[in-house]
Amino acid sequence: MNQNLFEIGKKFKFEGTVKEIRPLGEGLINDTFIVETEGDSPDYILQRKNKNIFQNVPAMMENIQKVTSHLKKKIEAEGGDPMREALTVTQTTDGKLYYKDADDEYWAACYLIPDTITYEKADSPALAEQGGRGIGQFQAMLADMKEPLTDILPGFHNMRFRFKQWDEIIAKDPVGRKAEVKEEIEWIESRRDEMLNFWAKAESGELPTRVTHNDTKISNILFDKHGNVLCVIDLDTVLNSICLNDYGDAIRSYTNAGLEDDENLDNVYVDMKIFEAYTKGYLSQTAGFLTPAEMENVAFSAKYITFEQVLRFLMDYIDGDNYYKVKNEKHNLVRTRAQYKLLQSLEENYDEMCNIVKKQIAEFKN
Ligand code: GN1
Ligand code: MG
Repeated sequence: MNQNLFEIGKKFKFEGTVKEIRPLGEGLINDTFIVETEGDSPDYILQRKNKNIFQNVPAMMENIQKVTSHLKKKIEAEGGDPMREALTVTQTTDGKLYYKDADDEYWAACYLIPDTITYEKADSPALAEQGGRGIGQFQAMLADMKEPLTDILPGFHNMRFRFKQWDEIIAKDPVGRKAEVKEEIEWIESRRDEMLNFWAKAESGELPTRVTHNDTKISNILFDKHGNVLCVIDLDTVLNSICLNDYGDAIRSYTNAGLEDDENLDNVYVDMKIFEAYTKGYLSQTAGFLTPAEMENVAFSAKYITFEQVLRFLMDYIDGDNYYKVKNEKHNLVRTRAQYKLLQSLEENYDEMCNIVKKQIAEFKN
């Protein structure tokens, strides 16, 4: 085992004796490891947080602590198991929520909830419905959380901010890739007003600010063996933002019949059965508190977040791949095209999506 990792592991209050620390998963941002201990002692997740993206890790960890404390109180009150149904941050031996190493890298750890299953794809409507319930419940439990969170990712789902970044990078064209992606740039420009108009509803307060997760893909939910949703994980991006984006981002990831970076665009389209199921799960938990303005914009949020993802991947490509981890030179461009195909499919199905949302809101309101 990497001796350095082992030394990092010693800084945390892990129960038992560490047997092995090995890489886990394929996150696009952080480096994640599983910490396996001897015998019956709990295992843990250890992460090196990406400090280029998360420029205030201490505040990020405070946010996570606030959110998980609130969730745990709710879960306990309802007779649930707070160790299984909410994330538990593991502190360092000196009682901190993170460890900063000699290279100024930030590390954080949490308890690994045993006997859970994660999925990379929503391969059945039943699973998608459970995923929707999971994020819906998460938002519902946090709907009365008054304590503000620190905005550790200013402008994260803010289209005005994204276009500001976009305009700067397009003007700079730092690695000379702009000419090659003229058509793709037009995909963004032709939707600028439509997307800014949606964000204007957040700016005016028509769409309220709530506690939101901001990275609601299926792999960020733990399921139990029976396929029921257990716990929402990866809380790095918990923020005060508009809650529809959590729904929209989930639709972007769950309903895609292909991969986020599929090279075969024929694979990529919206699976409307999955759409209907996720929407049902989500609204079953949220229809009780969403405002009329939020309800009206549920379906649009899926287009909004998918558009944002097209923009972010393309912007990173033009910028020379500084944000997302890439497997090769064209990876961000492949992602851009696949996400654009998905956006087109959402646009084609938009009327039907609106009808499904309307129908289900009416059902859950009764
Ligand atoms: C990033 O690291 P990961 O895979 O959980 C990104 C999300 C994107 C996602 C695309 C902080 O999430 O916003 O939607 O990649 N997270 C951040 O797969 O930028
Ligand atoms: Mg994440």
